[in-house]
Amino acid sequence: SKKAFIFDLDGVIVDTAKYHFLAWQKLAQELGIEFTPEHNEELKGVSRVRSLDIILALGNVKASQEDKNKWLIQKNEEYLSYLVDMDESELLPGVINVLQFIKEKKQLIALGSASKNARPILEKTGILHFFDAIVDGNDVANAKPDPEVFLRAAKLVKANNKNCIVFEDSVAGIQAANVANMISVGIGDAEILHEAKYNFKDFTFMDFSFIEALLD
Ligand code: G16
Ligand code: MG
Repeated sequence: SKKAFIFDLDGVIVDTAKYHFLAWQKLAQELGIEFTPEHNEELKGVSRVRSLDIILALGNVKASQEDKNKWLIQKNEEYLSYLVDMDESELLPGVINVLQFIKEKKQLIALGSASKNARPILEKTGILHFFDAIVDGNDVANAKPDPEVFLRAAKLVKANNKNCIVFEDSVAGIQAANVANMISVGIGDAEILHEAKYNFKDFTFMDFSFIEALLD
């Protein structure tokens, strides 16, 4: 039977983490909260709402729901301003080759992202056509490490969980894949992502024989 390859978006397909950081930092600055690149690591794979809570906690800031909603919109508008000029040059190394190889092998490709901005990013980078299913932050109630996002993706492409391979750059995402009984593949630092079944620094380190070996 076919395998389903489920890709996380930010940090796996495209390096939008730097734009999330800049947008959060701008807001943090306005609120008088110190927010460093190290703090930003905690926001990887985490929803927008939860990210704001983490930042407010850093500065011991208590806020009304009204203020929080205003800041969430402000952050997203700032983030979107970085995406205006986005094109295929922002794809991470090796991504296109992997997507093409999986397609040639007639296997399934899905997106499993926490982001509510996933679709326009796939469009702007010219890779939307590769995806048989897209599940993003607009579709799920429970954020990673809850497996909901990956379970939905598997369901949409009609694949058994054990036939799914998840590419993830966040600890929460690897945990979500493992809970779902899927094959977890860390993309990034092997020490940070030590719970992953396999790990590659980036896709250029992943030989196609690795994918071939997963097929039957
Ligand atoms: C991405 C990022 C997170 C971001 C989240 C929500 O998740 O890793 O830092 O907070 O999406 O993004 P948005 O504000 O665009 O809805 P993923 O799962 O693609 O890595
Ligand atoms: Mg990610």
